[in-house]
Amino acid sequence: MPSSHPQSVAVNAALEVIGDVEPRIATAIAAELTDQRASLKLIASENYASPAVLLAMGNWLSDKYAEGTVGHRFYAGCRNVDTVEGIAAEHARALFGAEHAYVQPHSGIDANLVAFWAVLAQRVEAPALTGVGVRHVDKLGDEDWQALRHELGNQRMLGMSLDAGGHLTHGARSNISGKLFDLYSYGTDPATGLIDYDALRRTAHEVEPLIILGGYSAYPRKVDFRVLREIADEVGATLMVDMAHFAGLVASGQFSGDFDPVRHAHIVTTTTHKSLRGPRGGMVLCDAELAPYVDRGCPMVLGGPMPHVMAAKAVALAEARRPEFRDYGARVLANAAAIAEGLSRRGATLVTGGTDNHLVLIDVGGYGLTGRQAEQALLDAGIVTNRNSIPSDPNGPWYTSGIRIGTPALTTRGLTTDDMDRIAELIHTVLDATEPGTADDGTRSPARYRLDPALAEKVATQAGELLAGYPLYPDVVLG
Ligand code: DSN
Repeated sequence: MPSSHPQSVAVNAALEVIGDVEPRIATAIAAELTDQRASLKLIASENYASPAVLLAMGNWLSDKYAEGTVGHRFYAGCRNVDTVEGIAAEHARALFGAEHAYVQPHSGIDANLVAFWAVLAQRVEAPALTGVGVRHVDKLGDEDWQALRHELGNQRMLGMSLDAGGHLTHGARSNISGKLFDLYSYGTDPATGLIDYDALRRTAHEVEPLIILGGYSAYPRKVDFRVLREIADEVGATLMVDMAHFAGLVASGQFSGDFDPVRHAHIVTTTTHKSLRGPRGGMVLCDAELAPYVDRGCPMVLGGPMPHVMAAKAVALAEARRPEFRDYGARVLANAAAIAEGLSRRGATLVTGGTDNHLVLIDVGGYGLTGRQAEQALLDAGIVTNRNSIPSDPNGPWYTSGIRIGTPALTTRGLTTDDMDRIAELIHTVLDATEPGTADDGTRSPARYRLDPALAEKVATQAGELLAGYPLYPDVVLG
């Protein structure tokens, strides 16, 4: 039925205009909304941006080149882009209490790259940083990377290890962070699963890193950034924090004091599309001394800024400054605590025993499964999660032994703590009923599994009934 709500009118008009040129794309866009409405989305890094955020991206701001910074562009005619970028940065500074905000990065990886380069440029004198002696990076072999690291003075970085919950960009060799720096990592206490701050301090004193990197993508607890800063000061390191996962919890005031990275770190990076609920993109916050280096992000390591996405970042940041967003952050945490409690009560093993942030990590070894088997079985039952390594994972980073779940998306949709208990029941039912499968040669397969299709269908129906009470984008009625 046609709706006269402005959101419906805008979306249907856009689909009609797009469909006149390439109907398959209009169909795919509409189908994505249908799919998202039907799925129980528990991926900890995903969310639902508001219609205002989404619509701010679809316009002619996209047509402008705008290398440089506000008022200092390499292209003429950037008056409106300056306005947009200035407003986004102003909201970011006010929201997070930061001295400086750089809103151009296109992603979290980009934001981290800007930060790495800024710290190197601020603190290290090396010809490589001026471009002299740098060969084409796509042709660099191991020896070349070693030479580049040597040219940079073999700078050391200390980040959280991938299996303890750190991110790929915190020093994995498959990312440039692992190529630019001599990498050292800190992990968690095997007994508690919590960050071992004493071990971290000892390693920092041994290694004397240029950068200590805080932040995670799969650690279900708060991090004490005051302690990290103390350690950084003791060893003369720059404290960098990647708050991509929990930026919305900082913005909403849920992570404050010792747990607020902006208050303690020299430089903070984030994505804008996870718990912060903005458009897909990145951002860097830093103190005044680092600002001139950060502002060289484009063209040093970034392609041209995307003014339409900066517009959407400004809208999302304005939304995050509203009182409703504080309430949203509190509900994200309450929902995560409720789902963790519901899973534990039913016998699931949780890494660290629970959560005090937006995510929960289930050790599915307790169900006799690999992460890969559990992820696929849950998907069969309409529950969207992702497999994830757990500390000292016996199944390696591909099959893994963990399932990571998060509450930012379902909380945006309006689900409550009672719903989380029902979801815990659905997850436990599926995992408990799933059995590992065998490979063709009769050995145990890390990927195959057996799950009664009737049970999967029953759970999917129950998940669908739960979601029906919380329509997604309720004011958008596709024509
Ligand atoms: N891909 C994101 C996540 O799922 O955590 C991190 O970049």
